[in-house]
Amino acid sequence: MAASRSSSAGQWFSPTDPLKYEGPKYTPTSRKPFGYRWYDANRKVLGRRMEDQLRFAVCWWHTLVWPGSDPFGGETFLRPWHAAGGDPMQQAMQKVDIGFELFRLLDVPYFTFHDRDVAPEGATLRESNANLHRVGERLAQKIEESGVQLLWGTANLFSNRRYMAGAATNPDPEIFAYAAAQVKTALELTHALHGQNYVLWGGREGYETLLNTDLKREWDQLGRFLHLVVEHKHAIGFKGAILIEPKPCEPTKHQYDHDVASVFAFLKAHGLEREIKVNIEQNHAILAGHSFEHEIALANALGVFGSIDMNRGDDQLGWDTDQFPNNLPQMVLAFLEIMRGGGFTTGGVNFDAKLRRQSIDPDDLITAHAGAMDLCARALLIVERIIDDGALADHVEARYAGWDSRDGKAILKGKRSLADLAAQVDRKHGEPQPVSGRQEYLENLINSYI
Ligand SMILES: [Mn+2]
Repeated sequence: MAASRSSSAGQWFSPTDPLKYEGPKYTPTSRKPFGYRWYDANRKVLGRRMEDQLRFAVCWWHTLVWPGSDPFGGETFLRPWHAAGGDPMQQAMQKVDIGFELFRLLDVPYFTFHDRDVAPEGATLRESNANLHRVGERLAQKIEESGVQLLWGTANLFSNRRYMAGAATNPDPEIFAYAAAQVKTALELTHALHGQNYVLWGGREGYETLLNTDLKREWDQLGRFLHLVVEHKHAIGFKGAILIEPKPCEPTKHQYDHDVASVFAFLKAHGLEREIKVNIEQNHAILAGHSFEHEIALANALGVFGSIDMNRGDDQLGWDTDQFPNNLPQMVLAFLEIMRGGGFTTGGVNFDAKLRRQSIDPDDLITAHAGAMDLCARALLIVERIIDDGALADHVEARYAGWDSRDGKAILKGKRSLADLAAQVDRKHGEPQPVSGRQEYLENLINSYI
């Protein structure tokens, strides 16, 4: 993919050449500290090159913006572009150089950003837009030089104080207008940079208490906002997908985009189910009380699957830890559902994941992303074996075979009334015979591929 080029980022990371596929004997303790054991970009898996199946993206915010802070302490990473008293625009340009150097070293095909990650907010919206356009020009140049592309762009409608009571769902229409203006610019920049999707994460689109909230008004405001975004997308000729990222809680107690099912109900209620799809995050799925694979399977079933944010939560913690993915059996089940649905079209695997705050070395960014990419590749190869072998699919098909019979089809086509079915049971006189679901056998079967 990316044409190799010299970097203006200097020698901030220790590797100088892009990581390569090193083969099945590779381990991180071997003489080369960085490489891929499973990720082989050009290898064909289930009909496409691995790079084209996985469509990996590095996210700007956790990778280049987050300084390692938590609610109990500040910055731990001490990145040079965070130096106090520095010129924010110069620091933004430095992030572009370091970001694209990381993409080159990882040999990753895509990245993702929020407007306020890439360029500093100014004193007015006009000033913020000017900043964003200046950095946008630099991004365009880097995209052109490197071949790395934009998977999706988005607008940060949650950090600034003005959005404390929501953006589209704010009680003040002037804030709705401000958010609309911000999305207009971010969508247009995404289009100009040939982004494949535009994501809306409703950071503060929710409420803390119904005592001060008119839920029906807020729900309708959000529907209107999404229509405006879709209308503008068509007006400017943006061909990418518009995606909503479900999340059940955090930052607000109740988010309107709780999970795939509630997002779909929302889209359907506002006539948007053919215009907007979902970007599903592992950690958000878990917080909503679902498995990641459930959310993917449901989105596929409803025709709204778009993209994924690949990360993981912590089994003992009930909040959004955004760790790099590291649980192979869970990843296999997620990729199985993605591939059962036919794989990605405009979407991809975005690592919405951050280092732990003690991982302060620049090279930790390479280690974390490379390990995650490698494990996704390993999961994809396992899924290829599950699909090619066919035993799992055969089992499920056999389980539902009755629905392919004449009687089964007639029920689904609406050709049987309740009375018909009662008469049918009467006629047959027998008790239907329950059949084992064989869950343990199927779990053993999946483990035999891993
Ligand atoms: Mn998250």
